[in-house]
Amino acid sequence: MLVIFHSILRFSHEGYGRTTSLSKIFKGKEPAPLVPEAYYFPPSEPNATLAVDRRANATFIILARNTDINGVVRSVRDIEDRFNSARGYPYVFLNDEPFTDEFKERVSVLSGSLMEFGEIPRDHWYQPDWIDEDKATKLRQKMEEENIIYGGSKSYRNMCRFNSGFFYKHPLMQKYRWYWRIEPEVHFHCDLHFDPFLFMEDNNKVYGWTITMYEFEKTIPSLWGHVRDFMRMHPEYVAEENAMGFLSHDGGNKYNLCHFWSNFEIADMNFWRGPAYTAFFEYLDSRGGFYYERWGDAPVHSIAAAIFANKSQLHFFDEIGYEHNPYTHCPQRKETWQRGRCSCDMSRSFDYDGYSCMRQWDDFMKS
Ligand SMILES: Nc1nc2c(ncn2[C@@H]2O[C@H](COP(=O)(O)OP(=O)(O)OP(=O)(O)O)[C@@H](O)[C@H]2O)c(=O)[nH]1
Ligand SMILES: *[C@@H]1O[C@H](CO)[C@@H](O)[C@H](O)[C@H]1NC(C)=O
Ligand SMILES: *[C@@H]1O[C@H](CO)[C@@H](O)[C@H](O)[C@H]1NC(C)=O
Ligand SMILES: *[C@@H]1O[C@H](CO)[C@@H](O)[C@H](O)[C@H]1NC(C)=O
Ligand SMILES: [Mg+2]
Repeated sequence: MLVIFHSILRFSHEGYGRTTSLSKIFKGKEPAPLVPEAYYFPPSEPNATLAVDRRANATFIILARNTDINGVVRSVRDIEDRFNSARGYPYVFLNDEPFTDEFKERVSVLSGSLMEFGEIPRDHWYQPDWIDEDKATKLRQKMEEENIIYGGSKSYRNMCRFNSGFFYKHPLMQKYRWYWRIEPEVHFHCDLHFDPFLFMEDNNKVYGWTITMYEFEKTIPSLWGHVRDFMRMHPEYVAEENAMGFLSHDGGNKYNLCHFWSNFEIADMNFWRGPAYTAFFEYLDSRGGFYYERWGDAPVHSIAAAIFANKSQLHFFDEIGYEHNPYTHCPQRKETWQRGRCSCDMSRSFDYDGYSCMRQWDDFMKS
């Protein structure tokens, strides 16, 4: 699987094969800030933790097909063992079809937490009627011929648009503010003895991530132009201390393709539900690029978080060892890795791989 994916990337992204061989040459950077001791549990002394007896208004969210069951079981088992059996956060599972009884039964047995299973409303999932299907078909065929990953897939586009602008509108999600997105077949490599939701809430964070990388330019040829148009139309939404410097090296003229890998996200849904992102998503959606191109939810979320939030509201979680084939983030400090009893190999962390955007992040945060 990894080999196949790696070779798909190799063929679909000319820079990929060339840049990965440059990995490890950027060692020795200052590691990112850690979550303060006060958020760890159990407390090292009475009242030492801010997390005891407090829970955030938060849920896990897992979008999956019935056929993803085995991967979903593995992901839930991992997060329960490494974090949630001690915290008890609920889960919301969403699907564009009804979940089978077998799916629900096999998942429910894994945790004592509340688990809810929802179906996605049709108009949150399928291609809208105003998309010109003949044009979309031709463009999909063209992307497929160019070997662009998922370039020919309609369902992948539904998924990207849903994750961009709809998951936080689902009725089962309304009662929550914070979410942690989990995909089938991911791995959590370290014990997490702190509560990332409470840390984010107390510190005014909006978006938490573990891996950042370049997007395939051919999936988003017109996206940046629309982002710039939107910013010109709505300067009132652009945060004063935004992170444009992470997305662009020339003040916003050209997009450097850096984005957060959104298969992992811990974020504040009130940010997506707010006026800036609502207007932004509606504007982008009206341009048709989720279907005529193949815009991913990763660049859409990342660009929005970097523009409409202040840079201090974006948080890199070095402590969270995380793997989604073919990449892994492993904590970069020995003490963190030992404390988390991590099962990942520190020397294989993606952070300073040539295809990673961590260097841009470090440089930007230092500036
Ligand atoms: N219900 C449903 N879920 C989907 C569909 N397509 C993708 N998903 C889910 O959407 C998420 C992202 O899809 P993936 O196929 O993992 O896409 P990806 O992470 O870009 O690519 P991979 O490298 O193949 O993992 C996963 O949680 C999938 O289970 C679909 O058609 N229906
Ligand atoms: C811990 O904090 C609570 C609430 O502030 C207080 O009532 C209690 O006495 C404290 N316990 C200790 C051991 O300091
Ligand atoms: C949790 O957050 C949602 C969305 O902001 C809100 O509607 C709900 O009332 C909150 N619940 C609690 C218990 O604070
Ligand atoms: C960003 O920071 C500025 C001041 O530093 C503040 O006025 C503004 O409200 C912040 N924006 C957001 C989105 O929190
Ligand atoms: Mg995936």
